[in-house]
Amino acid sequence: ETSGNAAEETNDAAEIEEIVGIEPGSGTMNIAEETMEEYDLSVELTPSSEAAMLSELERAIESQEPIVVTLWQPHWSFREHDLKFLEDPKETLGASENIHTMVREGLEDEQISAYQLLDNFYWEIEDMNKVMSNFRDDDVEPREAAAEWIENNRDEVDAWIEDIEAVEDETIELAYVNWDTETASTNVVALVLEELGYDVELTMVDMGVAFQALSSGDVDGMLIAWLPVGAASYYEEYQDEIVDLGPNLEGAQQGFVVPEYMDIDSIEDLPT
Ligand code: PBE
Repeated sequence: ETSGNAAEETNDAAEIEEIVGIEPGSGTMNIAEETMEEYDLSVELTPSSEAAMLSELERAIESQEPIVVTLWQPHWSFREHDLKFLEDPKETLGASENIHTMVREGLEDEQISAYQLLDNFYWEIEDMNKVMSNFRDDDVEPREAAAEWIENNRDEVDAWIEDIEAVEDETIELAYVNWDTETASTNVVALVLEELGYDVELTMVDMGVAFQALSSGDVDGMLIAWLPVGAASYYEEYQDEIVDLGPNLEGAQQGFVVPEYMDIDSIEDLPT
């Protein structure tokens, strides 16, 4: 399409019938549902997956069609496409989010070295982006991308494991969800736990299952909870049965995201 034609002067919001979401039961979908209610939106919230949502986004961008997706930062798609967060004056999707590390009760007493590493693990958005873009752009396995980041950030990793005692014949199980952000952090921590001598099992589950498994002690730790808003419903339900070690990354963000070419700027512009 050439610029300035009639099609571009139409109201994109009127054409929006759905918000393309991700996995049901994710923190993202929970807060998206609350947002639909709070803003009284009359569109559908369509469950999907991170990968399927992103292909719909790409398809819409190719044909310059209106689309609204649930998306978050850090995410490589902001590098590949011109996207904008819709303003969220009610902040139902959260303002600034931190990703918390959580462990099972008893881990500190029973497996102190793993506990200490999980407690020490902290990195920046830039670091997570490096691991994610490595497995996204260069098509390397997440584990390999994590190993490369560790190699390039040896001093930082050494600071996490300084004074932690190595172990033998011990197993640690981490739960994670199949999202690039969590795949990146979980693979980095898994490799460092292996350096400490652990056999590490990574278990990919839905977010609700991860909280449940951690609260019952079936898994030892997880690095997936976005707070204060994203995972709040699960956190409120399970907080008395799990140990929150605080943020491993700060300054993340969730929202309803649209391509820059769309003529809306706020969730309040969506059909009600
Ligand atoms: N996410 C990606 C997850 C965490 C990371 C924002 C989709 C969620 O909280 O649902």
